[in-house]
Amino acid sequence: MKIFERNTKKLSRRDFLKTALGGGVAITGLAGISTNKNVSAIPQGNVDLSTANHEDSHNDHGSPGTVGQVNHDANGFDPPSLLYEWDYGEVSQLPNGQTLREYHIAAVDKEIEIAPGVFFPAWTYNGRVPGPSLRCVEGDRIRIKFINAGSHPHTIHFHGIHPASMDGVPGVGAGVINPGEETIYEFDAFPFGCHLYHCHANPLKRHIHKGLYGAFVIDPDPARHQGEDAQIARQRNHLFPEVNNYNEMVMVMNGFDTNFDGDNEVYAANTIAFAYMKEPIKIQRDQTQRLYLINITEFDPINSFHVHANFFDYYDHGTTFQPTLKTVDTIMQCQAQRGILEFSFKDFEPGLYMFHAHQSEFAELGWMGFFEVVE
Ligand SMILES: [Cu+2]
Repeated sequence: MKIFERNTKKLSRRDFLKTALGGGVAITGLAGISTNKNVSAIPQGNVDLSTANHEDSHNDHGSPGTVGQVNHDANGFDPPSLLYEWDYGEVSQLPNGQTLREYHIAAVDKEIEIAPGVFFPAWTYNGRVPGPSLRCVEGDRIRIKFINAGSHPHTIHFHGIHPASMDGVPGVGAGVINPGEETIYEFDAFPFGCHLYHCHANPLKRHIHKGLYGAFVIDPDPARHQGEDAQIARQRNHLFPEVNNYNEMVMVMNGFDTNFDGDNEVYAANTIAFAYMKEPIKIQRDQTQRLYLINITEFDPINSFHVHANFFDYYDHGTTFQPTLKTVDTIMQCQAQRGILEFSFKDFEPGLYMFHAHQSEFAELGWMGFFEVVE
């Protein structure tokens, strides 16, 4: 990687972004956020973070974030698309009336820019990290045509219920899919919830952290549930109008070991460090928010999500209709743990509300953003 051709001494991960970006771009630390003149008034109004960063780029106690722009066009994906885009598959009906959803996923090697000027030689599903957010309905037949167009053997292992032969692990069923080969994973989608998929080739930690993972959401089918549960199922199911009362987002918490020392140097929700700080996520004050949150961070035992000035209900794994945690502002997830967060800023003052990992170091290294609440 170009950065480390210049820097032969071992960098601590705390130094990484600053040192690596010391040329044309710069990053400032988080240390002074509570006293920084530009961001101390965050809840009361809009802050131009790019301006704040430029003014403070000489100052180690300035506002968090990166200076410069990631080339989202070159990446082929941008922070809003990662947040809002779903892949529902090609939909048809089987003779027995069951809905069939066919998805096409190719593993592709691709260098991606994860912070301004910081490039990572990723292994991707469909050129994105995270891969496409697959969505279906409980009981649908799922058929995933997987082509390995990458340079290493890969698989797709889905979290969910399926036959052993469809598990996407080495030595079982199709096993590892070598470069140039393809296979089909097929199963019925159960249980409803917020799940994920990832490569399960060995060494597992390397295959996962290189970028081979994505969201897999199974909506509950109201016809399979009774009473109040059926009503809630309609609010979660993308085929019913009730879901439009919610602003649905996907965040995959991830990290990147850019110098291959077994530690992450960059953290994010959806890959791009500080992406939602540079471009806060605009949300309507009166609309309920639903966040599908997944942790796939490698090398660190847990990650977390914390929102400022508000609380949320949490559905661990998304497999229940009633919250498994009520009125919390922080949750932690081990790797592959995931869940659904629901919250609202109704009657709140419009403005910027921060969210971030409450492992402060992760936040400093990119896993931090803003909701911009608008009327
Ligand atoms: Cu792999």
